Order: sequence, then structure tokens, then C-alpha cells
Amino acid sequence: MYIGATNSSGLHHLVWEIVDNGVDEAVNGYGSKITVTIHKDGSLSVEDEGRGIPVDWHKESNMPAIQLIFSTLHSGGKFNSKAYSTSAGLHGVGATVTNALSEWIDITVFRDGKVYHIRFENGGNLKVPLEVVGKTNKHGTLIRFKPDKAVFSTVDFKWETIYNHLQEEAFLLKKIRFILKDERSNQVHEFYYEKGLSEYVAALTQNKEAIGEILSFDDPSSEIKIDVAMVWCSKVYDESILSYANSVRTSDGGTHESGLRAGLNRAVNDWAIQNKVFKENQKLEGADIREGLTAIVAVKIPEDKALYESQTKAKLDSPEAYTAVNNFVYDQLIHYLAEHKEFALDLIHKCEASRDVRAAARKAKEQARGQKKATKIDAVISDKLAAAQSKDYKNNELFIVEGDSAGGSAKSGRDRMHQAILPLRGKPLNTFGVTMERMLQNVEFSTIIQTIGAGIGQNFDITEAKYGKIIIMTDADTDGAHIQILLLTFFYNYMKPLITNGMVYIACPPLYRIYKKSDPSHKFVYAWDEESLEEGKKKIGPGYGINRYKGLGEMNADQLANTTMDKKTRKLLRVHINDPLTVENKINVLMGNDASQRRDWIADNVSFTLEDSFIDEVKKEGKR
Ligand code: 0RA
Repeated sequence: MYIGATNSSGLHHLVWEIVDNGVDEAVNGYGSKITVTIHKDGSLSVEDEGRGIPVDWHKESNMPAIQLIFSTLHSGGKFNSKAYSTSAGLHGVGATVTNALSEWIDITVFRDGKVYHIRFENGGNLKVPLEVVGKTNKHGTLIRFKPDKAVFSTVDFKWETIYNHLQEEAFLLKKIRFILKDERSNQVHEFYYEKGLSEYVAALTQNKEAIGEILSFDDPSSEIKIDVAMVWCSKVYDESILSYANSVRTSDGGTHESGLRAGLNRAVNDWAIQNKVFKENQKLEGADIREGLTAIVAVKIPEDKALYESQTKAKLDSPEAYTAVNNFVYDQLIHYLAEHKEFALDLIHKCEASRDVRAAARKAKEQARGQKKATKIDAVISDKLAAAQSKDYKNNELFIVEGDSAGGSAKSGRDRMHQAILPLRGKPLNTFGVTMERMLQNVEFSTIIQTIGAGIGQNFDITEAKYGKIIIMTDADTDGAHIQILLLTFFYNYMKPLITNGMVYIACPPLYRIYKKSDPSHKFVYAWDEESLEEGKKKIGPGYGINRYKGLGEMNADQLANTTMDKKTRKLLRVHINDPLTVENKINVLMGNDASQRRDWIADNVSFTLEDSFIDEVKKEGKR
């Protein structure tokens, strides 16, 4: 039997499987509301307003259909993939898997004026056979299950995880209402989007200044259903494109995404040429057209035509999607531009400006290569950066260190071959809502850009990065947390691929050193939190002493190297973006103008595990 991960992601997968079934009913026109409730006893329920799971007798298997659906994997196409064509198609097996991995599951069906109930226990054994338990005039299905704690490493349903998932579904499936209730905290949240993707784009760009309105086009009639929304924003120097195929996020893009790019390219260039906007025989490159663009493309393809590059469905491969999206976006956009001439001109001028900036950057780079003449920034770099000796860039690490004194210790404690140290003086600039020009005037950031050596924004080329890991190393206090957030905001705005490729890390210096008073330099352990402090005390035994490190500077070079930098012993947190909207929301709180909100957030959330940081999830090195 297929059992995915048994971690938190696998646990929540059970929820998505059950929610998908209700969504399928709603998408097919049966009901428009799905309610998810997290209960206090560790169970979760999903209620839909669909037709209700069939309860009629299934002759071949000699049991009610509902029992068959829940008890046998792949219980016949009749009840799963054929009946449901719209979602990912994975789920037909969902009900059975959820049953198999639950301590118990109660299914209540409201159908034909009656309330039916059936219950399974201990991984899918029938406990209470199907029976009529009452009368009703509603229709739908209520499934409540308690995941088996022997199977999962955690059985804690996370509000935020479910919130994000339901919100994403609600954006994609406009006009379906999702309600999330948490009886543990009495929180309730409702998601309902009348306009779908354009509201998603609005949420993603809520902190930004839009150029023109949000464009949204959809074509629900053709065989491949296409839904697109997009907007350009000023002071944004890269592109964000999200794509979905059959309601599943395709994080590696694919043919629908390249179709969008191609359609955009053709439409903008054709319109400009037709309207004689370009001076000479010019054309705009795709990257210039897409600078500042936030776009979402969602396609629905019949299952037999939905090809993916791999099992994980992260990249769509269907050639039909390329052609369909390309032509659709072209037609819609060229039509829109024709009707909004002022916007069209604004947009093209913006594209031309980014083309000029990119050309200038390229030229400067080529010149610098040719001349090898030291610039002012080069001088700063050679003064501050302790470079790594190796030219094996992938294995090199750049430590960005808070303060000159910790920088000094890091320089003497490092592995010179592969570790480079760049100390930061003071707080870096808050790059939120700041123009690129302003950011570039900041010495700290121009130094970081030059040191990494891969450009910024639309010019950023990850293959040119001189480091495989960028490690932010600050004191474990609120100032340090603030510096981390400022640096992460910069990387997020200007070098996003570093984050999406898992190359940005936070170093975790220990908070305590517990030693034997009688032999302090030989008998000691480090602790990173209160729990390991207690363990440390036990380990050292009677006669222990404690050093509390208030900052990196209180450690000498050896201690810093051993605890925080040495590959064999250190702890690193990898910065990872789970949900793009959560990041935007958190950046808004953290980096917007309201300094008091920011202080509150840091005070509430920074315990130096950063688990809940604005970059949604930060994971231990090595684990993905
Ligand atoms: C198979 C056939 C029909 C409905 C369903 C399954 C169904 C399954 C689930 C799972 C959760 N909620 C659900 N709602 C419906 C159609 C039965 C008919 O023709 O009436």
C-alpha cells in the first residue's frame, strides 16, 4: 500500500485527500461549501454539501458501496478517478489511505432524506456497519478521523498549514466557500473568492505599487481550461510566476508556464511594433518584459493529456498546454493593450527601462572583466572579505557575520579552504519598498552583491554564484534576529533563486556552555536551548558551571568554529519558502512602515529556532 511521508507533511496529506473529495463534488456543481474542523481530541473532520457517498449495495463485493470505497485500495474506477476528473486524480485512493492510517474514522452521509453512519477502527477494520441513524433534509458527507500516532511522527494538525492550503484552493476554485475551524483555540476563518486568481495576485502584491490594473483572463469553455491573472509592479526587479495544473501547484513550471512567457513576449513586442513604439529595429527580451511581473497561470487538462516530467507532478510536460496558453495569452493581451493604449505605453517604457539597466549592467561586467581595474567596491571587498582559497564554488560557504569582532573570531576559526567571512558593520538597509538605485548605494549590499558575483533581479544568474551556501551568522538576540530579517528581505527581493534553491542558511550559535568546575577546559558541553541546558547539567553532573553567551563575540575563535561553523558539529537552519503568500504577508508585517508591529513580531516569534520566521519554514541542514 502506498504510504507517503509519515512526517507532518504526510499527516496533512490525509486532510488534502479528504478535502479533495468534497472539492470534486463542489466543482461538479454539488454544493459550494467545505468545512474543515480541527477537534480537541486530535481528530479532524471535513464536511461537504455534495451528493453524499453512495450507500447502495454493491453486489460484486457483497457490501455497501461506501464500505468498499473506504476499505479497498483502488476500489474500482467507478468510485474514484472516473467519477472525478477535475482534481489531481491522486485521491480516489485517498479515502482508503486515510482510513488505513487512522485510529478510527466515522463517516456520516446525508442522502435521500436519511442520515447514514459507518465506522472503522485500527487502520481500516469495520467497527460499526452501515446503518441509518436518523432523518435529514440535507445532503453531503461528514468524515471525521483520528490519525494513528503509531504511524506518524507528529499528529498535531497545524492551523497555518491547513489555512494556507484552503486559501490556495479557494483562490483557484473561485466561488467555493472554505471554512476552517480550530476547536483547540476557537479560531474560525472563512475563505471565499468571487474572482479567484486576480484576488490571489492582489494578495501577493498587496504591499507593492501596481502599474495599471490586475489583468485576468479565463477560458472555461475549451478542452484545456485556462485561468490567468497578472500585474506589473514598480520597485520589483524580478518576476514571480506561479503555475498550477489540475489544481496542483507545479513548482518547477512546465509547458503552461512557458506558454505564458511566449504569449506575453509576442503580444508586447507585436503591439509595440504595430504601434511603432520602438525607435529602430528593436525588440524586447522576455526577461525585460517580465521584470516586476507577478502572474499566476492555472490550467485544467483532461487526465489523459496531463503529462508530467516526474511522479511528483512538479513540472507539466503536455505540449497542448504550451500551445493553448501561448495563443490564449497572446490573443487576450494584444486585445487588452489595443484597448488600453496608455497602459500599453507605460508598460513598454518600463520594459525599455529594464532593458537599458540590464544592458548597462552587462557592459559594466564585461568591462570589469577586461580591465581588471580595481573599483571602489573592490577595495572595500578586499578590505573586509576574507575569501576562501578554493575555486570549487559549489563547496564554498560565505558567512555574513554581525559585527567586526565576531567577524575577527570567524576569520581565525574558519576553514580557509572553503569558508569566506564577510563582517557587517551595523544594521543593513531595510530594502522593503526601496528602489534598486537606493539599495545599490548601500555599501553593505553592494559588497554582498559583488562578493556573491551572480548579479541581482532579472540579471541574477545562479550558475555564477561563488558560494554554494550563504550563511547568516548573528547574535542570538533581537538585534541579531532583526539583521537576519533585513538580510533575508534583501535576498528575497533581489536574489530569490538563492532561497528557492535552498542555498541560504542561518547559523545557530549555542546559548550556553556547561562545564565541570574542576576541569573547565576539558569537560564541557554546549546547549542551544533550555532543554539541552538541563541535559547538559545532568551530563556534567555535580559541580557544574555555566557560561551564557550573549553574543558571538563572547566566544573565542575555537569555540565559534567548533560550535557554529565546523561542518561536522554545527547546526544550520535552511531558509525555505513554503507558501508565497505567507511570505508576502509576513514581510508586510516585518518590513512595512509600522516599526511597533515589527518589534512586537520579533519579540513574539524570535526564540532563535526561527521555525515561524517570515520565510515560512526553516529546516535543519541536510533534510529537505
Ligand atoms: C462516488 C459517486 C458519487 C459521489 C461520491 C463518490 C462522493 C464521494 C465523496 C467523498 C467525500 N464526499 C463525497 N461526496 C460524494 C455520486 C453518487 C451519486 O450518483 O449520487
